[in-house]
Amino acid sequence: MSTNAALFERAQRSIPGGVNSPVRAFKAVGGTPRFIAKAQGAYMWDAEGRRYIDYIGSWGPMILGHGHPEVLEAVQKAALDGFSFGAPTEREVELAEEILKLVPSVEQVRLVSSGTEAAMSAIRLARGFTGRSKLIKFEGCYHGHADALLVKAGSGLATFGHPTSAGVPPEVVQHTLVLEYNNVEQIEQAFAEVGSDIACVMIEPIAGNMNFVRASVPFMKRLRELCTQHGALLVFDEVMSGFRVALGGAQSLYAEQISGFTPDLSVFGKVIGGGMPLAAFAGPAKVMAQLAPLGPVYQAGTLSGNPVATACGLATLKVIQRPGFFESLAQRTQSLVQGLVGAAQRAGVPLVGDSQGGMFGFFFADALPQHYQAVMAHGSDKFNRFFHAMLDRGVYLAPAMYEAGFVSDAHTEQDIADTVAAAAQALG
Ligand code: KE4
Repeated sequence: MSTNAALFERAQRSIPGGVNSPVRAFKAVGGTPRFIAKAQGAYMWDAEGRRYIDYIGSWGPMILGHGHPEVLEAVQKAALDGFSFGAPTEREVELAEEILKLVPSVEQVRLVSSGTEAAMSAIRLARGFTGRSKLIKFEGCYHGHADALLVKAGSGLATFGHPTSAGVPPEVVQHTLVLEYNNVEQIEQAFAEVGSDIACVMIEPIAGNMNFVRASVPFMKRLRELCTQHGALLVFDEVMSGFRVALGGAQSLYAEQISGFTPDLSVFGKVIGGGMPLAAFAGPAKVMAQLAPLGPVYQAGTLSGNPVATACGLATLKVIQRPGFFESLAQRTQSLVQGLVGAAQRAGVPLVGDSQGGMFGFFFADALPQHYQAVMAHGSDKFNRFFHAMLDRGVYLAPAMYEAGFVSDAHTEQDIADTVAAAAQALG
């Protein structure tokens, strides 16, 4: 039986860094990544046969837990009918109709294969629809790795961004403005200065890429007003929060608190594919009509709307609509966070946490951070030690302090209790 270390050593000989997505390499937390052999329900087993309670869930998709029987059956059945046709299928229409039903702001949906592809295409669509080039994003939010989004804040507020990755020419990010999350003054100033040139503002409404930070209601209300006033599209990146924090995504929560609130475009992924490659961007018909083959904004994909992936996503979306699904998931997620906070208090360690639906985060801090700089101010040493102490006790948290965590419907109260007990030992 190969050990994780042996597999990691071997993997690095044929795959850059031994992984197909950087965060999996454990660089942020140190140590040897676990090579997963199989997963079932709330658990994963690594190559050495060790079991972990899984709080990553493939970074969001596995809201039902691994290997849900109804999803598995739907995938097996679809596979027997064919993997991919490069032609339209009824199931893509069923999935699109399901998304329309669950998300009132959406009238048309385009399916793609990854969140990156969906976010990238949504930006091109917003630029095509408005005829403008500028884009605003927020520090700490991640929308996939399209060039225009690999950017950090410029020196001055209204100076446009600088690339955060090699291989991205400065001119590609010159139209991208990076502002501080939850900072009303900055969006006021940005719109005052370049409002008529802004095609869209892209935001994670509940940010899961700087652990777990909510956009405040006043901030979101003002952002919506400014976008409307200046004719910029408000794009909700709900790749992580969609169908995860609530059945209608984060936008349904803001609509409860801000009358008439709706984003202009939405980006989905993760849960809608149920663990298979599937994402989407969506919005009003008048905007989506700009897309090829109807309109001048080109976008395409060989595996878009893949018949096996849509079967997986559709089966997943059916189950999460069952009465009480989100109430029960939210309750278990809350009891996890409360358990961690309680264990930390008893150990005399400052720890705060928050959750919404099946998504959670926690910080070794005294107060919940409201933006990226505050999240990073506490350094990662405590988190990294906690991460390994929990991993050694069979609890698999996200291997980076800036990532959110996820509870699935398969996590039982006992799993939560076992996790809190492990945390009490680790924090002690
Ligand atoms: P993908 O291209 O990885 O499917 O989606 C990009 C993306 C877009 N928008 C949001 C809000 C996201 O969280 C993501 C991807 N999330 C990361 C986790 N932080 C995926 C994990 C990884 O990069 O391996």
